[in-house]
Amino acid sequence: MRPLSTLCLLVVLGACKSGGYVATPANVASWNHAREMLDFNADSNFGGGTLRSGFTPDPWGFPLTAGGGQHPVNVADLGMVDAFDGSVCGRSFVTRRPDFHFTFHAGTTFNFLRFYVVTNNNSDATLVINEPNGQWRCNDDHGHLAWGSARMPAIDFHNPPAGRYDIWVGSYDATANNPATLYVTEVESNHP
Ligand SMILES: [Ca+2]
Repeated sequence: MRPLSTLCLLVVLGACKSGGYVATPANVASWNHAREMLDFNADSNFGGGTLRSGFTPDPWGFPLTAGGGQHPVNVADLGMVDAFDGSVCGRSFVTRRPDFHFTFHAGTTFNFLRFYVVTNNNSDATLVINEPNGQWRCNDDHGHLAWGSARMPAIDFHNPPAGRYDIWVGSYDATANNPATLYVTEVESNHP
């Protein structure tokens, strides 16, 4: 849950619609550009799968290496914002191909779904997600004071649409490729 003050500020600015961010044409152009720069249809580096409500275990953990490999892409160069709150998708080094693909089939409903990352050595990780509707989500640090591991990213979805979600786990440090785990959960009390 984002701080109420942030929501109210967005409402005052006229940029708040049903708790979400209203994208500008420039935002949409940057998302389309990202789909050219990041090869979202490529085979994923570390797998993924199909998610159905009630999946077990929850949280479900997927091991990976965070970072951009030998030819990293800096997400900051793509000029994107997060589709939910309009925050800038900043410095984050990822590979061109996704790290994971996850699919929700039509009829699959999630009231709540969270993706989050924990690195083995507490190195600074980031998270970038291409939604099936062409919007992008991103997060560097989760920003919850009550949680641990402040440099870990987390992205929440409420009633996310069916389709394929392409996921990149980035590293803030371009030269670092760090062992980590991507977690998926339907339970809000699960977090970094
Ligand atoms: Ca981070």
